[in-house]
Amino acid sequence: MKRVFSGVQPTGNIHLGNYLGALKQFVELQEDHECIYCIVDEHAITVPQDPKELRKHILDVAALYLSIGVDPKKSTVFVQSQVSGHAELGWILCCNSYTGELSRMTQFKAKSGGKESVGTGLMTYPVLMAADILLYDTDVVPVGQDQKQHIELTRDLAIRINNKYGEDTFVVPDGRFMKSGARIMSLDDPTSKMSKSAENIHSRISLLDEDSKIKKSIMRATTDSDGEIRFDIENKPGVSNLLNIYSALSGKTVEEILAAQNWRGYGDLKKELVAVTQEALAPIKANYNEIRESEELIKILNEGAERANVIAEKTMKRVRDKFGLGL
Ligand code: ATP
Ligand code: LTN
Repeated sequence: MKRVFSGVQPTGNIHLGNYLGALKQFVELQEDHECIYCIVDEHAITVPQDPKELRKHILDVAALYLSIGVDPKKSTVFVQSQVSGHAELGWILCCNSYTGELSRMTQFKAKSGGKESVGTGLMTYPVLMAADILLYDTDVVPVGQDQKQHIELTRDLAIRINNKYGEDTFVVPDGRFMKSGARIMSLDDPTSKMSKSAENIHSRISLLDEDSKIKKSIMRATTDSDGEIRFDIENKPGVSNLLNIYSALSGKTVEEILAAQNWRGYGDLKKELVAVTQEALAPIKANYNEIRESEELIKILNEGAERANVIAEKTMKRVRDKFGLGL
């Protein structure tokens, strides 16, 4: 069975973009893959975090994983910092990466641009992500489009090290991207991606948003002034984003949606999308509180970490041997 690994940062506000780009795949894949899903808390500290909030957000994301349908009986769910191999392999990979390739990463440039001092972790973060993936001999990595470059780096590092230390050092993984959910854009600015950190709360729909907030955010989403409903990302990014979200949530293609509609304007499209979104998020919200408050949650994470650690240690032993580390 092929092995799957992915992670989400515990930084709050898990939104429709995270869900449609990555999390939805987590549930699909667990039926016929060996899946390992991580809450990547060591990634979160690349920018300052309040320790109390971080702990809370770790459990929030874990509860969300389970609420959307990740089944701990089928998949391993755990917290990154509970398996020390991530940091250890991260260091080994750092020593095999170049500052040039890391400083060219789009996300690094976006997050560091215009700043006087930039944390080193922000630059080395894709290497830690590569370590997360390679530590588990991963075949498939379900992620959103924004992570494509980081997957490429992971492959480059694996191939580079395999060439030097032997083909059996690392498994070279592939990214997996959704057709319609891989890049969900902000509702208020459809030229930038929906993001956790944007100031305007109406730029995103968080998975636990109330129905009234869902309605407000969608109804005020930026469109355009020509009034024509068609899919054209270049010229009509706002309307295309709404159609894309509709498609990803309903499982219908944009063509099917457009063929079946009798909307008189953007207002009708938005109203229908409000209903589709509310319906899709209702079961997630219904499960969430009970899971978040249950004692079972910590138990699941501890057991997950134990299972993950067995795989990680096996890889680390092999890698230490290849590099001549230790005795
Ligand atoms: P932010 O939304 O602040 O940019 P992030 O992408 O840095 O968050 P994560 O929450 O760890 O951090 O991302 C989890 C997953 O969600 C990743 O696979 C990422 O590619 C995906 N993702 C994030 N934003 C979007 C989006 N707008 N559309 C599709 N997928 C997304
Ligand atoms: N870098 C990703 C989160 C992440 C990840 C991973 C995803 C960290 N490690 C390993 C897949 C596999 C992000 O910020 N979205």
